[in-house]
Amino acid sequence: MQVVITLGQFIIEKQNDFPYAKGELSRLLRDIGIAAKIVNREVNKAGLMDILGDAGTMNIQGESQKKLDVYANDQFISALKSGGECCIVASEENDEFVYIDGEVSKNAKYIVAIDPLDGSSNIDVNVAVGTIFSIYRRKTTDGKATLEDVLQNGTKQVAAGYVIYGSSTMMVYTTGKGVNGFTLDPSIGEFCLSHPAMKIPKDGTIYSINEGNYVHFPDGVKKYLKYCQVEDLESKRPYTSRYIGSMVADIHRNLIKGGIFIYPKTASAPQGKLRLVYECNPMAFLIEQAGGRATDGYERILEKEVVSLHQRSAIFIGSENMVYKAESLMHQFSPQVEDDVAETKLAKLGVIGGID
Ligand code: AHM
Ligand code: MG
Repeated sequence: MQVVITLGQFIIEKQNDFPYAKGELSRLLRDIGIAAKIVNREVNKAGLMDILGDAGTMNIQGESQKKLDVYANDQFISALKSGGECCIVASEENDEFVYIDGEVSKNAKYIVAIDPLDGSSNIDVNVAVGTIFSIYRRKTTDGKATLEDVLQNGTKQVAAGYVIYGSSTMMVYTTGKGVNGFTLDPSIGEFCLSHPAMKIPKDGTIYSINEGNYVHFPDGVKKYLKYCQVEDLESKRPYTSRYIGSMVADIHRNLIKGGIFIYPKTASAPQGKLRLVYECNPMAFLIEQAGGRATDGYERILEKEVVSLHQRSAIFIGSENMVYKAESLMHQFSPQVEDDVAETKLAKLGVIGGID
């Protein structure tokens, strides 16, 4: 009989690998897994229920929220509150971070950053969406945790991962010792280890980018796209273009098959569209742990200074050699201009947010 390892068993088995092995991080991951199952149930019902449509509120980026975004946000925050291992939840859906206080969390040492339902414009067309999470240890030692505890560079993450609500539901995560993937078996309601020790191929043949924005791309990106489209048998070009518009789904596919995902700066999103804290850092940690690479075209994502909660960043992420190639064309055709460097310096000084 085939032995099935559930997410819960796996987390406990690996507990001693964690830097601070007291069981808290294990419980936190388990809480995220439970909330994900509840959100999965609702995502699967989305076509059946009157849960679609705008909830009528706007998030900080001025985008309308779908009802399921709000539901997923509430669900994850409530699971993390009752779990007692986390003192702050920063969510892409909330303008400010949420303190978790009360008796159960008074000694909590972890900070969770979460994008509860990424790619939510895809819900009402039955296309894969996801949850992205990132876990840090708080830096301050006494009193209430502060913004300083949240604004940590990506290198400080102790765990990160995503849940993909797709043709099957999977949770994929890392605690800094490789990447493992678990598929939800609906008949037993458990995530089961299905993709142990995931590795992204060093080279790939898929590129994922919203090519509709081509006219607004930096020259380096335009050159890279042309490179992808030119015929060259040895490097298996032309490559294949695949873009779902759901970061989790696009990166999950590229992780398994090999590929690059790019969301560059554009004229309408001069800082990039995706959020450093909720989307870029967790995905960069995970992809690096799988043997891939993630940069903003010039700098490693994980080393970027985090100056504000909703900061945005360009991202080039995926198979190592593909990202190296795109970066080299960025350096050659879109060298970082003085304005960018000055802007980064001002952002670091807190003079400008480097966001929206
Ligand atoms: P969201 O957090 O509002 O859902 O936006 C993030 C999503 C990503 O999942 C996806 O990669 C990107 O936005 C798609 O953007 P675009 O429609 O501009 O291509
Ligand atoms: Mg998002």
